[in-house]
Amino acid sequence: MSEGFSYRFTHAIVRTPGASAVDGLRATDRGAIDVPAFRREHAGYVASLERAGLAVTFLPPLEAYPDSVFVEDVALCLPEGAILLRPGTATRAGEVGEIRSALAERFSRLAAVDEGSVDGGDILLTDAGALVGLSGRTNRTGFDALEKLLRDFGCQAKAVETPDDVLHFKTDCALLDAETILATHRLCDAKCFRDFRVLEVPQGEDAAANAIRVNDWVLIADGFPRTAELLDRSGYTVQQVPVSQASLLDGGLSCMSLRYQAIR
Ligand code: CIR
Repeated sequence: MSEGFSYRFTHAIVRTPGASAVDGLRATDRGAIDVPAFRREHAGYVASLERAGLAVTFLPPLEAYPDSVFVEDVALCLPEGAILLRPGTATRAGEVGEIRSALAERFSRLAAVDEGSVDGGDILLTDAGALVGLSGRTNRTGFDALEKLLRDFGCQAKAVETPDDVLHFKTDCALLDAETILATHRLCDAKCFRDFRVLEVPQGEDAAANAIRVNDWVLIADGFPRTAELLDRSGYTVQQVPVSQASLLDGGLSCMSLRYQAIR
């Protein structure tokens, strides 16, 4: 894998939120989804990706799948190819077939996890390999299947633990560069980060951990001024992006796009 492949991208795929997003999964009901507001925020999110240099493809809304805006959970894109995943919740399983053709058009190698379950939200890609959080959505069988596929792509995978009450591993952490991870307090002592420098999200701003590094920018959810300041002080260029509606559905910045480097 080339240096920086885990945070240097040329393209992204997103899916516009459908009206059925009001029925999306959520651990706690913190209010109804406002679909027009979700679409506005989604457009703002795409503008931030474009500002970071990405060419963005929109897939149409899928009303049969209320959570399908969270495209990250159904596939993993690497420079050499893509891997279709197996979401760990029944209502999302059909989303995989809906993204297959978009990936087949863009990647000459397409593989698929065919056992167990793996959500993309549990996969933290770094230049040194993939850290895969075992969680309520990603199990050991799914990890083993993914690990074999990743090995064929020249990428090592390591299974790590996701804290019990956390949906996905990346709900609580993000890659900032080849050597640095942003993580919540509950995750920042995790042994899996031993080879990284870890920046801890300031107390009370845990939701800011679901950030994304995209080329020269770090995108974080808006409303987390101390995290923005920490990143700024640490030398990163920050864009703050409103994601109030996605967060009502336990989603954030990483989940709403598949980012990749096109090599053909
Ligand atoms: C779900 O529960 O699957 C969605 N409501 C949220 C998925 C968020 N995805 C992510 O963190 N990668």
